[in-house]
Amino acid sequence: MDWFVHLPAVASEHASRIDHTTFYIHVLMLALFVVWISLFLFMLVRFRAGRHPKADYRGLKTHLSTWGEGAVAVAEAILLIGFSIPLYSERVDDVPPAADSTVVRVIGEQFAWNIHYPGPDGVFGRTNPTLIDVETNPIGLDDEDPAAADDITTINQLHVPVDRPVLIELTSKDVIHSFWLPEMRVKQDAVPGLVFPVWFQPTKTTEAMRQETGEEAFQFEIACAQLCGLGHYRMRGFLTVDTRADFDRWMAEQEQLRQEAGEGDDFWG
Ligand SMILES: [Cu+2]
Repeated sequence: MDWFVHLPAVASEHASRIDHTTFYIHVLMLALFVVWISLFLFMLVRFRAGRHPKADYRGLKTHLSTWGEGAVAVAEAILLIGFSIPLYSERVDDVPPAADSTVVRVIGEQFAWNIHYPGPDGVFGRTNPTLIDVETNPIGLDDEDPAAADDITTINQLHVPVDRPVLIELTSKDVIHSFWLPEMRVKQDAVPGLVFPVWFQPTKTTEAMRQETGEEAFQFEIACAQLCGLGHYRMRGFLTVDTRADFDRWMAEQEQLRQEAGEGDDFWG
């Protein structure tokens, strides 16, 4: 299949199934293209005016075209019922339980991805749109809420551990964005006022991809796949898939940074 379709590397569990479906759809489209174009050219020659100066009012007698259309409908039904619907329903209905997943909130804004982790307590602190400050509090986290005390927020930096489901609660602050992780085969619109669950299970760490591709600076990218304004092009984030130990280390570092920043606030307060 690789000779036929050139897609980004595969780094999540369901990615190759999406690719297979894409491949079969293209095979069907290619077959339709070849058959219809051949038929069209055949008709042009076979029923040319030179040979048929008068129209034949009885028309075609065979049922070949009916059978042809039936075959196309059957092929499309197989693609839809056999591949697309099961795959889609798994993505939207079989969302893994939060207890077995890395749960992260992703909030799109013009023009960045805000990432929100619940911290060690596993509970997201309350957020309130009236507390939003573009510089210091882009998601409007309410510091009065005890659950918010250990929350981690980053901009354009999403870290997740490998081989465990990642459950993203996706939303937007302003306009419709689209959260796209090409190597994970994840693409979902982020709509203000609505929270969509998006999930995938990464199978390769960033480090493994670096070794595989030979690119030392390889990064999984987060792109915005919805033209969302003048700065759309710079809505570029990075997904780092770590081993469990590296992920925990990164989380502890973020916790440390947060505490230091908190102490700074006290000094001025
Ligand atoms: Cu966007």
